[in-house]
Amino acid sequence: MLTQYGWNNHFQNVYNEAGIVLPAGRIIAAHGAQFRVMAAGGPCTAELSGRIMHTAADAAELPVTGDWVYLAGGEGASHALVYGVLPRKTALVRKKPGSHAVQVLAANVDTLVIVTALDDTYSVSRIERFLSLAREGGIEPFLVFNKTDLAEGLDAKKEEIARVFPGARAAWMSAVSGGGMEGLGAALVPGETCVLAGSSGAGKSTILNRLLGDELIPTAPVREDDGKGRHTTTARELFVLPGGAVIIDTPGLREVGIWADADGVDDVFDDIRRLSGGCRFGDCTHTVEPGCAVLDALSSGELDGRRYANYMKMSGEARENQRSPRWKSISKEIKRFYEKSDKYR
Ligand SMILES: Nc1nc2c(ncn2[C@@H]2O[C@H](COP(=O)(O)OP(=O)(O)OP(=O)(O)O)[C@@H](O)[C@H]2O)c(=O)[nH]1
Ligand SMILES: [Mg+2]
Repeated sequence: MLTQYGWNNHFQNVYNEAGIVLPAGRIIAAHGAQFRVMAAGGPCTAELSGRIMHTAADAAELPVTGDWVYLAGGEGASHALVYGVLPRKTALVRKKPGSHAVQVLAANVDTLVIVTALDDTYSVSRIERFLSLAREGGIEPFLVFNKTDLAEGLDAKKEEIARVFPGARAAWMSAVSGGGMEGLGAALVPGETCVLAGSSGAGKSTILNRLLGDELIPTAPVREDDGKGRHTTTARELFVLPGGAVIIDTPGLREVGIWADADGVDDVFDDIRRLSGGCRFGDCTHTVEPGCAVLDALSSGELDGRRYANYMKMSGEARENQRSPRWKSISKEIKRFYEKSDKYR
């Protein structure tokens, strides 16, 4: 049962080494402080134990969808208490809008499926933001371009994506007609977990319904004037697909706050990092300096103005993060999670 939900040798080792005796389960849905957990004996509801509330150093340590937890009263009982969270293998984390707090969106995810609609909401800059979250969380990205049936200038967009993200895994599809859905197959590995993320209205739940072969999840039309969604999905929920892959649907994000330091952002902008090697000054800010290879590439047209602007914006946010003492402590806490699990990788 748990194997179906993604339990494997990695988590078994983590569990054994931590000397846990309570039964394990996976959070399959989180509604505030109420959780739905898949335990060996089947699904149950659960709440947080007093112990976990008191020992968690930060909200980022509390369980989220995808976490493996250990439970009291889980076996056979309909209601259980979550006693602790197993160290996370990976985590999808963003900075909460308007604060220095971070929010763990999903845990133990192998693939981040970044869903972009090919309508007025299409944004390459948003994809770059999601890529930085994937990179920071140790998750492999996969790009989905949905609503090919509505796309204008499809070939130009395909060229743009191939140019900006060379070598990226991508699928182009229409979830309403089903055309191109097979392209997503590479992201759906039995026993592995992927998460659907993107703006509201991009078609995440429609894609999932197709994969499930059933209309299990509510969807709703986007606004006619600007194509924006109505925030139909409100909880992060985990499903097992007929083919054996585990998948998490998430509510559309209004803002993809960067949870990364400047180095993490540079990882997503490899071209700019390479260019900056040719700058005259080692600490070039790529804004006003003479001999700046990045500005040269910008004026020659080799570097796209949009990409440069988004790089500057994201790097600025990353530096802002690093300046906050609160950020440092949270970042340390979350990194501790990874370190704990590193030895099992
Ligand atoms: N034309 C077209 N419409 C689509 C396609 N995929 C989804 N839609 C429609 O887009 C609307 C939004 O789809 P949802 O699946 O609810 O979007 P979502 O990403 O889950 O949105 P939230 O749950 O709000 O984050 C629905 O009316 C879908 O029928 C597509 O490939 N083509
Ligand atoms: Mg949805």
